[in-house]
Amino acid sequence: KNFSYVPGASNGPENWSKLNTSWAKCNKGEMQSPIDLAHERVRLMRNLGYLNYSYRPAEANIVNRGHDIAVEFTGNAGRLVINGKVYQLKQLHWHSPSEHTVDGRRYDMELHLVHDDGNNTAVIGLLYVIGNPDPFLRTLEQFIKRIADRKDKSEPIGMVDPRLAKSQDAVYYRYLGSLTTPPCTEGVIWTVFKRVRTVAKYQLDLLREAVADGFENNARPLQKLNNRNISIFIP
Ligand code: GRE
Ligand code: ZN
Repeated sequence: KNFSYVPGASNGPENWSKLNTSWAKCNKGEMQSPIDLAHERVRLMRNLGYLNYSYRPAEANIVNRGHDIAVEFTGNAGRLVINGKVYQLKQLHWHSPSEHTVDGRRYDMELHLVHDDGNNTAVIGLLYVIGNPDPFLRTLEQFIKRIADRKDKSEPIGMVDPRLAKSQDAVYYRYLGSLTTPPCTEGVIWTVFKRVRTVAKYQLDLLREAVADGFENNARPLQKLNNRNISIFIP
C-alpha cells in the first residue's frame, strides 16, 4: 500500500507504520526526522570542522517516485566524509515545503542530497525560499517536464553536475535522525546548512506539479527531538 502526506488519512503520516510490517520505526522510532532546529536546543561544536565533501558530474536518471522527483546517479558523483567514513553521493530529491524548520520557520523547499557508505546513510539538507532561480534546477527543468505525472517513470538524462547544488557556506546543523519517508530507517547522519537559498516560483510549481500522486505537499510532519542533541558548526 502507498503512503500519503494527507493528515489523518488511513495512509497518512500518523499511520505509515500500519501500512507495512517493516515500517514500524515511522511511528515508534525515537530518533526520527524531520525536526525543528530550535536555537535553545542547539550546541556550538567547533570541533566538527568544515564539511568535507566534493562532487563531480556523473551519469544519472530522473525518476518520478510518485511522492517526489529524484535524480539517481549511476556514475560516481563524488563523496562526503564524516568522521573518516566515506559516503558516496547516490541520489537527490526535493520536498516542498521544507521538512526541517528553523526556530519554527518553514521554508518553501528542501533539497536532500543522499549519500551512503554501503551501510549507513548521510543526508545533506538545503533550504530554499522563493526568489531568484536555482541554477541547479535550471539544468533539470526540461527533464522534469518529461516525467511529469508519470509515476515510476525513470529516464536517463546524461551528465548531471551536483556541484551546482553545492553550498559554499560553512555554517551547518548536525544531528542523528532518520529517512523522512518509509521505512523511516534510523541512524541517518543529518547535515542541514543554515544559509537559505532561493528557487523561482515557476521552478517550485514545476516540481510540485510533476509529482505523480498529486500531493499538495510532500513534507513529513515534525518529529519529537526526544533525547537528542543538535550541534551547529560555526567557523
Ligand atoms: C526521502 O525519501 O525523503 C529520503 C531518502 C533518503 C534519505 C533521506 C530522505 O530517500 O529524506
Ligand atoms: Zn527526503
